[in-house]
Amino acid sequence: MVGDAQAGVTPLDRDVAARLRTAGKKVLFAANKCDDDGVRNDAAEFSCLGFGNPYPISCLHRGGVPALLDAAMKLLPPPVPLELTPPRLNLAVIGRPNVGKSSLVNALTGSKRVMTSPIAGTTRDAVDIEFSFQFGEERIPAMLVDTAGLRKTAKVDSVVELFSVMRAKSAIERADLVIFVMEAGDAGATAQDRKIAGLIQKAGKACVIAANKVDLCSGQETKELLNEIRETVPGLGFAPVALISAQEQKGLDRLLELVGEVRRQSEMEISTGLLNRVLGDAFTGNPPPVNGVSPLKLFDAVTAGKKPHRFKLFVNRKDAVVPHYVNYLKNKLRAAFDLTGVPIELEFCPRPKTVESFRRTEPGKGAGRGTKRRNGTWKSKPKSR
Ligand SMILES: Nc1nc2c(ncn2[C@@H]2O[C@H](COP(=O)(O)OP(=O)(O)OP(=O)(O)O)[C@@H](O)[C@H]2O)c(=O)[nH]1
Ligand SMILES: [Mg+2]
Repeated sequence: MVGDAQAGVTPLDRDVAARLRTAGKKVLFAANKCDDDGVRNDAAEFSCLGFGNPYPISCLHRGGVPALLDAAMKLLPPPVPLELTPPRLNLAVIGRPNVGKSSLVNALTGSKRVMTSPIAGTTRDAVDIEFSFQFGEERIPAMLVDTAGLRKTAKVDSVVELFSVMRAKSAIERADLVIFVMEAGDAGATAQDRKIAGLIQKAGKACVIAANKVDLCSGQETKELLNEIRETVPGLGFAPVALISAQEQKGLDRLLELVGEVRRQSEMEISTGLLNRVLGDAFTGNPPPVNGVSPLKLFDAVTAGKKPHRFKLFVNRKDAVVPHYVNYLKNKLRAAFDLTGVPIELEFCPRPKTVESFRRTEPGKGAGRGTKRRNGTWKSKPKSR
């Protein structure tokens, strides 16, 4: 609990203290604004609140904070060894106001942890809620982050809302996977939905779309609804869609199944050998368009990171790469490695000049494969007798 040492004990301090005393928590009292010795001595009067001697601090001058932190650390339970803590899946629930994000969080956690209402703008801050779900044999620990609805920036009319928007955007950045909540309906995505989809895509996040309120779409074919969403959300064509009703608790198992599946895909290891085979087949099956004097040639490809999956392609001419061919390659990789729900990034690099420089670029990759010929193909090592 923090008090103002310059103001002394106020009736409101006594109210707060009374609540804390019945909360069953350990409490330390920090008397702030102890900028000089005089105030520091007066701070002792806060001991009447029942939390022992107050810790005099001055946030302005950064005084007394280490002693307060030391005392707080002593009250904390011993840290759990890191290896025993399974990595938690960070799930951000994002969408425009009133689509049912908080209702979904409550439905998934089986609680009424967050407030829901028909009034748009009910959630004002990002709220983290721990939960876990079953995926096959595995129990996946996760953190659900309910966020404030994202309105058009032009309509953001208060500092509080501006802050909410910033917190929701940072929730996307921190997320391992975004659950993008939309309203299912024959209108498909709204302009604001498309904007939010753009944010998720730009952040390079894995995504599952939850099309909520299907209970209101009576009589409409599931297939039609799915198509409507598919066609009206650009850039997230890779994200699987679950039709749900948070209110009636429908489709939630399917949603979690998709989340588990996309998580598996985003953590999948892709072997360099297989990657080169798939890309090689893609180049042979549909040669790149000739853009300029010579066609695009692929010499080698390596994996360059996960979340999102990034691949480095060594080519003869970066300027010969055209967007529709990049999309074609992405689709081939997506199909070959079953990568739905996760974004893919391709980086085209000029071919390293020598085998040594290639090895320097990707330590451990390419070694032991023999010598690279001038045309970029590999000459295998002579077999030892
Ligand atoms: N019919 C129907 N209504 C729903 C469903 N899910 C949520 N709602 C209603 O939609 C309204 C908004 O729900 P919230 O969960 O507060 O929506 P939100 O996206 O968190 O809204 P903000 O926090 O304001 O951004 C409430 O009146 C809910 O009862 C659903 O599956 N079907
Ligand atoms: Mg909400």
